[in-house]
Amino acid sequence: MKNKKITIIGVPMDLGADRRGVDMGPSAIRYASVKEKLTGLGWDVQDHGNLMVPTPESYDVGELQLKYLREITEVSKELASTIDKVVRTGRFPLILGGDHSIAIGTIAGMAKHHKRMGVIWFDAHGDLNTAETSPSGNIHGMPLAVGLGLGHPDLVNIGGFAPKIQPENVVIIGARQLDEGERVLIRERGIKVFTMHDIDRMGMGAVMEESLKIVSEGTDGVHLSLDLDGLDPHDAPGVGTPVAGGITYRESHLAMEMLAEADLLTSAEFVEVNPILDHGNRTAKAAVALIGSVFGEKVL
Ligand code: EXY
Ligand code: MN
Ligand code: MN
Ligand code: MN
Repeated sequence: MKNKKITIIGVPMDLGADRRGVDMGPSAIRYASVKEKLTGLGWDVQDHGNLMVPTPESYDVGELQLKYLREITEVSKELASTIDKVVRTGRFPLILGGDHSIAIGTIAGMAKHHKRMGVIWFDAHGDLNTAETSPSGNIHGMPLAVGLGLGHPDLVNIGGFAPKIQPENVVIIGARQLDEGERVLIRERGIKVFTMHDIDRMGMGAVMEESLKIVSEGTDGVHLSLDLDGLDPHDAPGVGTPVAGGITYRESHLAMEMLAEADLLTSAEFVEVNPILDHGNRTAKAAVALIGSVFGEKVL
């Protein structure tokens, strides 16, 4: 991150999840002073504003195993091309969600610029479902699979090429709720997953050291996809699919600080903040604090 120029892109997407409210995530994170935080750290910050996202009530849900497929495909294409333009101007894209389905567009946009992109997927979930394995039909449970080239062709082929990423360059951190189909995929493709069990045993420091190796070896860029539900619900209550026993506030900061020290990131997204379910904007504030750490904030 040499030139210290960031463009914020808001994606008020909630078509990928069952609960409303996550569309207000970008506003909540802005309200928690994300721009001021980054400016204070010496970054030149441009806010692109929000992409247009259809309102679920005015559209038909479509196929129940791929809810709002058509609308999510359109927004993903728009996000991919917006990111492409941002990267061309030499700026670092910081994407604010919205539900995690937005990662489909983010990865598509970034993969145009990075042939071998590492991905850090910070999440309680694997987001590795397809229509065949999904228990819900919600596309926010599918974006990592889509990046790997698995899923509906309309999603997989956004940008005209697939797959966007390779399993050996991906690491999932914080997993504690996986569906059976996701477990099979993880084994078959050899995806590295640091579950909460691993974090408890190894400590976050060692987990990050290994993770940084995995995403940096042989890659030409690294994307951070941070789902706030990776954190423990005590620290991030405002998420649609909370799972008990998550990453602590302090552990998550250590992870971000180690990412900042490694200076590898080429894009980042913070997703699943749901202000309706939050307490005093705590989750958006946690997101901004983590953004501070990953963009270089230090105590001393
Ligand atoms: N695995 C479940 C599903 O596919 O429906 C839950 C997915 C939640 C996805 C979230 C936000 O990371
Ligand atoms: Mn919804
Ligand atoms: Mn997720
Ligand atoms: Mn999640």
